[in-house]
Amino acid sequence: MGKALEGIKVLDFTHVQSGPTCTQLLAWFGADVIKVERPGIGDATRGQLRDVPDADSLYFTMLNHNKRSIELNTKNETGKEVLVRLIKTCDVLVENFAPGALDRMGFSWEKIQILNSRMILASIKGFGPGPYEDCKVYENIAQCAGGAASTTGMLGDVPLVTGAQIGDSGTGLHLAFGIVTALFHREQSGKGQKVSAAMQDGVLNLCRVKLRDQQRLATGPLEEYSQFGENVPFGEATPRAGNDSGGGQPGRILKCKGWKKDPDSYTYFITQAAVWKSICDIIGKPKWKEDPNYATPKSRLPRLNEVFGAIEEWTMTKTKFEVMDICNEYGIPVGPILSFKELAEEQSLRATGTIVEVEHPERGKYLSVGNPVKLSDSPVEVVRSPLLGEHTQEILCDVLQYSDKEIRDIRESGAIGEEKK
Ligand code: CAO
Repeated sequence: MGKALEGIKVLDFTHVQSGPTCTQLLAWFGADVIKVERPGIGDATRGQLRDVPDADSLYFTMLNHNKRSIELNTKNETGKEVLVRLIKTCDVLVENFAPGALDRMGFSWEKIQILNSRMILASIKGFGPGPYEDCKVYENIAQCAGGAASTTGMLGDVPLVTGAQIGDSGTGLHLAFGIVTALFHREQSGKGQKVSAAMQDGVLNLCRVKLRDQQRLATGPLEEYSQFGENVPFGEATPRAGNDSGGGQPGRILKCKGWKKDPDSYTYFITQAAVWKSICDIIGKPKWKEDPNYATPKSRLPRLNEVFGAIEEWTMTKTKFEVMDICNEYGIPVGPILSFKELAEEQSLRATGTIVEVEHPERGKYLSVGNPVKLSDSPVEVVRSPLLGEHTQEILCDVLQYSDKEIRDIRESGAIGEEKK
C-alpha cells in the first residue's frame, strides 16, 4: 500500500525552520517535496551553526529530510519559465518568504490560480493582515507577539522565551494541517485555495489557556496561581506563573535527590485531586487526608507553597526516576525533567522512530527527531536531507519532462547553476 500522501507533489519554497518543518511532515507522509533553492546559495541554514566544516549544518539536515533539492534562480527569465512548469505540475506550493517576496518574484496568488486552478498556495508569515503584516519575524519575536513570553518566567522577573519552537515548528504544524485540509476540500471542489498561517496566531493558539485566564481575572483572583496563596495582588493581565501548572490540578517542579550536582534532577509533580489520599500517604502526611485545611482541592489552594514544600521534602529523598516509579503505582501524575543527553540515549524513543540515527555523505551519522505523528498504514523511513541541487537534473528530466538539449539550454542561461558530478 502507498504512503498517505503519495502522488502529491509539493513545490517547496520554504527556508529556515517554520516552512521546512511543514514540508518535512508532508514528505514523511509520502509527498514528493521539491525544494527550490537559489543556485550556489541554497537555504541559509545549510551554512548556519556549522559543526562540520563544509558540510550542511544539523540545523538544515534535521529539517529537510525526505526532500529533493533543485537549484533554480527564479529571478532569471528562463528560471521563471521552469517555475511556471513546476507550478503547472505540482499540487501545493509552500513558502515562508518575507511578506511580498512571492509577488515581487512575479508569482501572485492570482497568477498562480491562472497557471493551475488546482494549486494550493500555503504561506507562513509573521503576522496576519493588520498593522504588522509587512514585518519579518523569527521564532522569539513570534513567542513575544503571540503572548507566550509575557506568561513565561517567574513572577516579578523578566519575560522568558521557551526552547520549544512554538513560533517556527508550531506554525509549520498548523500550516501542514491547513494544507491537508485544503487537499481534502479539493477532492470535492476540484479547486485549490490559499492557506495562510501567521506565527503570531499559531503561538496565540498554543497559549489559549492564558486568554482563558485573562478573562477569568475579571471575576476574581486566579486561585490556582501560587501568587494567590502568597497574597500578591493580581494586575490587569495574565501574570507569569513560574512552574505552576495553571490548570485545575495544581503542579510544580520539585527537587529530587542529587539536585545540587545535576541541573536536571527535578520532577514535575501534579497534586491531582483523585489521588490526593495516596499523595498524603506517600509523603508521610496521612492526617492531611481528613484535615479540612488540606482535604479538598479548594482548601489547598491558599497553601500551595506549604503543600508542595512537604511533597518536595519527600521527592528530595528519591531520584527523579524513583519518584516516577513510586508515584506511577498509585496513578499520581509526575514526570522527570529529562535532559537532551537522556533523550538522545533513550532506547524507547529510538524503537518508535521518534529519535532516529541518519547517515549523511558529508557529515557521517547524526541524530534527528523523526516523525512524532504515527500512521499505522503509512510508516515513515527517514531519508537524509538533499545536498544543494542534488536532484536538479532528475527533476528537470523526470518531473518536468525537459529534453537533454533543453536542460543544456537552461543551464547555459544561468538559471540552474553548475552541473553536479
Ligand atoms: N531564486 C531567486 N531569488 C530567490 C529564490 C530563488 N530560488 N529564493 C528566494 N529568493 C529571494 C526572494 O525572492 C527575496 O527577494 P526580494 O527580497 O528581492 O523580494 C530574497 O530571496 C530573500 O527572501 P526572504 O525575504 O524570505 O529572506 P530574508 O532573509 O530577507 O528574510 C525571514 C528571512 C525568515 C525573516 C523572512 O523570510 C520572513 O519573515 N518569513 C516569514 C516568517 C517566517 O517564516 N519566519 C520564520 C523564520 S525561522 O523559521
